Amino acid sequence: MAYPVLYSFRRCPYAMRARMAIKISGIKCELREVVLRDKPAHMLEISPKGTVPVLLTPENTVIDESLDIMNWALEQNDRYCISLK
Ligand SMILES: N[C@@H](CCC(=O)N[C@@H](CS)C(=O)NCC(=O)O)C(=O)O
Repeated sequence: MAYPVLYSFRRCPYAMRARMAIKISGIKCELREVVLRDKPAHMLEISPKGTVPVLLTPENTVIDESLDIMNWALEQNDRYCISLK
């Protein structure tokens, strides 16, 4: 089974909130920690603007805004009823 891939940076607040929403939603995810001064080619290929977080879903959809990643995660499993919408 393919998991979503999250490009992230540990100390980035935007990446933190995306990781928190994914965790709260109970979604298993492949976490790829990024060094901002040496971004992976694949990340830049799917999101040329070059910011983290970037999520690649199993359906090959790219979500590269943290708020959109949070909404995506909570739409799938909002078990604590904390939807942002
Ligand atoms: N609006 C974006 C902002 C993301 C953002 O600015 N992330 C910073 C790290 S905290 C980044 O990736 N900067 C690119 C860089 O430093 O090269 C979001 O909410 O996802």
